Amino acid sequence: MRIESIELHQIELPLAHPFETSFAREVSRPCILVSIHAGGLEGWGECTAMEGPWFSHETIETAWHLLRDFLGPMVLGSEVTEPRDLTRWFAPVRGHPMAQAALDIAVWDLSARARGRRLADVLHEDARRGSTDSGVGGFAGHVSSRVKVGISLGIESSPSALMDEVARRVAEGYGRVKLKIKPGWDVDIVGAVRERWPDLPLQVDANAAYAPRDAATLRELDDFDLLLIEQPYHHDDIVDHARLQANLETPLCLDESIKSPDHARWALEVDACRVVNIKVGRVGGLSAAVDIHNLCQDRAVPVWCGGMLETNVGRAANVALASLPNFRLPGDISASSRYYRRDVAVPDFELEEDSTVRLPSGLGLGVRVDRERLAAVRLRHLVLGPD
Ligand code: OSB
Ligand code: MG
Repeated sequence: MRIESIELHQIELPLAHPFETSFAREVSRPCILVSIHAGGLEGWGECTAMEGPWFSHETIETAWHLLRDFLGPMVLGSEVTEPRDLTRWFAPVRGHPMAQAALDIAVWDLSARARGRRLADVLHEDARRGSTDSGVGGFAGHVSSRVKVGISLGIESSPSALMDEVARRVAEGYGRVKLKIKPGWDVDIVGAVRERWPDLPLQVDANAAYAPRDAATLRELDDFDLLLIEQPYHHDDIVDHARLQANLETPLCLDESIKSPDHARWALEVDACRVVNIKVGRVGGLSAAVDIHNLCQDRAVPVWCGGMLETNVGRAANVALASLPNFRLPGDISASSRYYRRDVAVPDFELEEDSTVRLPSGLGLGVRVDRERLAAVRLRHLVLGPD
């Protein structure tokens, strides 16, 4: 497949419900979508960089710059044999994983479509090829048609507003809830939620809002039977997390700190976490995400799929990835309507009764960008083509 042209689309969608973390409050989601064209086929990818450098160093503007001036030109006009070619071409690029991931996802989508396959099926094939586990560990069977999901709930204006939000989402059918925490919004609210929902699978995410001096507070969370505590310390740290894990019963899970398959290996080697959150954007694409999945599977460490308030394009990539066998905990992959009243791609993902979402049946990502909707929400558009 020779990549004949690449389009960058910057869009902005209003969020159905404001989302507040320890680092920012979002009321709308600006995002970059990428489409690539080859032989009459189209592939789509999503860049999860946010407006400001609060989750990671990347921003919409840095990602646009990388895509336009470096990554796009490396792919444009090139012959792609398989999606992993991009990993080799991008190897000299230091950082900017979310910009890289947008093109990586688009190439995976395009190559699955060209082969008449669903993305989930080609990811399984790729994962099985890279795995040392030849059977019983999970690759023996067929690709399951649903993935387990939960919901990530932001910080609210008051504890009672949060309790109402948990009640509403549990009633909608979410079987696992993640609460965002920060100093001052932690032990009391987690305790209150646990008291009212004694059996609810519950986990928390600090987005790096704590430091080792707060270890005693974090240890208090051991009382609430949490599935995991996500990224309490510094966004680049592994060592302090390892020290904390040694004195904590609840499994730690790293998000921000795991920037590549090497970071996952480093973290596991020192027992800095016992669960890994895999985000396609944060690790630079689906190829790296599959590699982390396999590394963790080989070491019997469960993984789950994180989210970044994606549109249906990024959500479709997450759903396909989360169908791999070592995604043993529910993902932050809620129904489309939880994020946006009207997405740019169809069909929407719906929550099923058993707190799952279905893998779409269409080829590639299995979603189609609605060109009319895209034009209506697009703020910037650039075509990289043959000069
Ligand atoms: O840390 O998991 C996170 C959203 C934006 C940035 C970081 C995070 C999140 C979420 C939302 O928790 C997950 C979702 O997309 O539902
Ligand atoms: Mg997180």
